[in-house]
Amino acid sequence: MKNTPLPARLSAAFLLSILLSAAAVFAAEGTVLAPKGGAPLAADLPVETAVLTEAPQVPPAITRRHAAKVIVNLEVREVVKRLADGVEYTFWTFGGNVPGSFIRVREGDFVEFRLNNHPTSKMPHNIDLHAVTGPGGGAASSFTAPGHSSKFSFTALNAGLYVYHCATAPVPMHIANGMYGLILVEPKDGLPRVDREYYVMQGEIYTSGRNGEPGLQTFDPTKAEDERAPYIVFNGAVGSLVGDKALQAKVGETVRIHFGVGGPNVTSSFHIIGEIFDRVYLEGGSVAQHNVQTTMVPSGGSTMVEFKVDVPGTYILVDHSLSRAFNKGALGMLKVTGPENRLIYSGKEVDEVYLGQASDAGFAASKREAELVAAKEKAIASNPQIATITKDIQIERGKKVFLTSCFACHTATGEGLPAVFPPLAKSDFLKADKDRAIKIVLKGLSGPIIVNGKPFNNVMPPQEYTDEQVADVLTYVMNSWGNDFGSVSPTEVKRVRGENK
Ligand code: HEC
Ligand SMILES: [Cu+2]
Repeated sequence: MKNTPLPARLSAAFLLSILLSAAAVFAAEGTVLAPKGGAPLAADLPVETAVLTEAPQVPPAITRRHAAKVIVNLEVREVVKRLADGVEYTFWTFGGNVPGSFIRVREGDFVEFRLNNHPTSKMPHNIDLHAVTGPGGGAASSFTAPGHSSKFSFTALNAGLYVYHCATAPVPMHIANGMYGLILVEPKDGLPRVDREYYVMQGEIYTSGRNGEPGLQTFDPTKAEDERAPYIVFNGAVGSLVGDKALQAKVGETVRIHFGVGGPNVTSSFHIIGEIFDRVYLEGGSVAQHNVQTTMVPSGGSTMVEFKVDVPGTYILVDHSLSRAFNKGALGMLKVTGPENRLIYSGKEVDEVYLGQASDAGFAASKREAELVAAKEKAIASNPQIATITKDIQIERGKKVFLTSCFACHTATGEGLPAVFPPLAKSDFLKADKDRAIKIVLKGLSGPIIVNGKPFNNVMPPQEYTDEQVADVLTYVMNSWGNDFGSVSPTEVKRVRGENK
């Protein structure tokens, strides 16, 4: 307030005093902390430690019908985990997984929250729980450096299903890296009884590579700003809820799914293919809407859906913005076992074809495909005819690369320019050393050289191409204008690139 003029400061103080007296009235009317006439003091409450669960599991329903002091111990860890087959990502987590551990308390509980940031973390983190009434939802009070632990407390005043997330700058990055989860504040009288409860959260991941690009991916801030996520997934990874990791239920049971969207940016049109939600607690609040097909869940929002499963089969959880489900990963499964009921459903299932890649059949197919590709590669290696075709393809691709840069100096006919740009056509220098040629394209070349008996002393800048493109362009050059110098494979380029790091 240093630079605020005096009248403004006075009025701010005045406002504050009104707020304080309002709080005093509120307290006098009997909040959990009011000493007399209301609920007991926090110090008098029975103490328990919250059971935290990893998605898709949910802690057991709360059976007590009185307030308690609940201790929550949440650990932040930065961990490398699978994002998709062959793709890894450094996730920042609340509890070691994405989404963060599920927290369950009861309306009126006094929650003592401890945030522990593991010593191996590289970043400070904090937590903003939407269930908290108070500035930042706990963010400022919970800012924690690596190897430190913070404590703050709050009373869970409102029942509902709430998102929590990290609120450390840059916030979208912390969330996109996996820092979100759900806290359920059960109403005083509890939620209706169900047979099974599950925990599912949707979030986007902005990888530097395209969807499916293998290896350890890094966060791409530009894609995040533009909201162009290569991955939109349930529970932190493609396929986290399919195959033997699918949710389970038996015919006749009632299922409740606690569904949230961590975002940071993309909302969800949550739908289960083949089911109708009997009840939807819109936006995670206390009013249930009935008979819903698809429910909108905002970023940083939630919903509770309940439904009875009547017939066996595989039900598919999706974001009904379907490219996200079928191309980016927002797809899960609920497998229901039990007797058929032909009256409700005739029983002819077409799931497997409809679901393509992500269904069980699709998974089996991907595996088989990988085997066949490997077998094909082996066959190619030992079949000269196919090897020739492969080389011809490389030459055509390489020509396109050549015409984007090399030709500007070495000319389209490969003759170059006397005393300035050396020839590639019939170049004895090129023919003599394949690894050197690869290195020249990757790293550039300068200083005096002799090509076909003529001296050159100029500079060639490094050429920014992938291993494949370098292999293709050199194969083109080595097989054009009368050259017959063999070919270059991406593996060779990769090796030379590694040797010249
Ligand atoms: C900006 C001009 C320029 C571009 C573009 C360029 N080069 Fe060069 N290149 C040169 C120069 C100049 C030299 C000789 C450098 C020296 O004198 O040390 C050279 C040398 C070479 C050599 C070794 C000498 C020889 O004639 O055998 C090869 C091979 C070669 N370049 C291939 C390529 C390929 C392939 C590309 C495209 C991917 C490419 N260059 C793009 C200018 C260029
Ligand atoms: Cu964080």
